[in-house]
Amino acid sequence: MMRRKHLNHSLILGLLVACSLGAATCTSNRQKDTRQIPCDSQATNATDSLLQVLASDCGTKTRFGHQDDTLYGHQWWNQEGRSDVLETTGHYPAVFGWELGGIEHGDSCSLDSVSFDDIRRQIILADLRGGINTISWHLDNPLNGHSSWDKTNNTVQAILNDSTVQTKFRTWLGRLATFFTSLTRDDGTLVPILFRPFHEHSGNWFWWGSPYCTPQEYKSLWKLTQKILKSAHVHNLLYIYSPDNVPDNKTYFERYPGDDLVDVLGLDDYHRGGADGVADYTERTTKRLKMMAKEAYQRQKIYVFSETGSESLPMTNWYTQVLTPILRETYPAYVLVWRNAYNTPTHFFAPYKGNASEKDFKKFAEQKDIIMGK
Ligand code: BMA
Repeated sequence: MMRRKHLNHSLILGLLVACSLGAATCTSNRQKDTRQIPCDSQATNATDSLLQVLASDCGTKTRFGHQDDTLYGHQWWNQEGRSDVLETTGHYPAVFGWELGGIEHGDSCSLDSVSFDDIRRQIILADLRGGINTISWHLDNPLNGHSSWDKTNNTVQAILNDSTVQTKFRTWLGRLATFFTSLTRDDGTLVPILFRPFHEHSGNWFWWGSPYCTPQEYKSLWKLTQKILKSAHVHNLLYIYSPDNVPDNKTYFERYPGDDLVDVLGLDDYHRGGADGVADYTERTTKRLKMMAKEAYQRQKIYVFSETGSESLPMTNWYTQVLTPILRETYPAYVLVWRNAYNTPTHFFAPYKGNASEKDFKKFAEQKDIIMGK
């Protein structure tokens, strides 16, 4: 059941206005106070349970997540049990993000040089500890084999209409499906995954970005992807729709594939510009998250802050003074900050042992409304 003890004033006002429009609206709002239903009607029990767990805290508390947390960190690589978040707060994150770019080729290592066997092992370990796993996929451009960041026009159209390109895309999805169905728990069931395909599509940096395909093509790509994964017996996924920063709510939903194809409303949006950028970042993310909270409630979905952070943390109190107030306005089910690269000292988003933000981060993690892992 989705509880919302901390609904902010404008949200409450919005709901009151909606109710005052007629009894039917109120009735349907009451009916929404029930179980969340995964968009995959064959979703496994564990996948369904994960959705209920997230829904139970969405709106009242936020889980903290970190990308690639146990695989490597700031100036370390592949050391069993290590985690920059654990070493600074005493807790693992509650949510673990992983990246599968490269799996489409049957490669043994990802685009970030991490072995897929290690990623699988860390996903299963995180799950065993009670953690939640989410996956992004910076897949290459199937039209020409270049990277995700290749902006060749019409790749999406080619996937949809050119049989050679579609065949290749299907083969790539087959490899992705094999990975998803290899995430086995000791009892033989599969680890549930929050999958975030074709993310940040409102931007112009990936081949699936908004300048390179029409809204209809993007929706068809999403639909085709889900159909292929389902026909490959992948039923351990919750699907996250995650645009980047958008100017308005209409643009947020411009490429939304539909309530029957999405489980979670997401938002990717980073803080840039240090102290000078705080007002802008706070204003736009708060506004968007409030809209997502309202829409999620009406659509019986949940919402998350799927990617954010302030690279290199130029403000040493960023976690308690910038991120916390934003989260407290809406309490997305989780917030995920991006990776601490092992080989690029400035590419980090969570503090590490000895970093100037360490103390502030520990304080952040001790707050009662922030859920950390074990
Ligand atoms: C980006 C950067 C890249 C990385 C990619 C996929 O945001 O962190 O260095 O390769 O994500 O993880």
